[in-house]
Amino acid sequence: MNGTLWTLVTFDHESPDVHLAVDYVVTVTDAGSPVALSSSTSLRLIVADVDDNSPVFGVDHYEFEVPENEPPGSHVGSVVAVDADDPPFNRVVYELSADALGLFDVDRYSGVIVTATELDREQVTVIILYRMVQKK
Ligand SMILES: [Ca+2]
Ligand SMILES: [Ca+2]
Repeated sequence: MNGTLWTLVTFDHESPDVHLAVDYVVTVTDAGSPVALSSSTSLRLIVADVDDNSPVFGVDHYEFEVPENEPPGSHVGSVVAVDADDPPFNRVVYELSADALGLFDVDRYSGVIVTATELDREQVTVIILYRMVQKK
């Protein structure tokens, strides 16, 4: 007989109710008679994190106003997303959609958006996209 352990519930690493590491005692007893012999050892169970939460922006929609004729590199605004997982699964990078190419740049790590060119009264709608940093 082996001592296989299995879970009886689903653990969520991000739940405040979950203890991420719990120590138990495991006892083994033989079939001795009239006195069974036994020994014990300690067992630590760790609820490991997995990437089960997507990063989310704090708002559904950002809108920034940019004065025309500002030099390239002018500050436009910044976006922020949070991810409930622990590192490295909560690290995010920001990317602008392709239609912002040549008009705006976003700092991949801070979310700060600046102009990439001098704008001339153009009405530009920019959709902010993001993706997770891949763990190496
Ligand atoms: Ca995540
Ligand atoms: Ca997680």
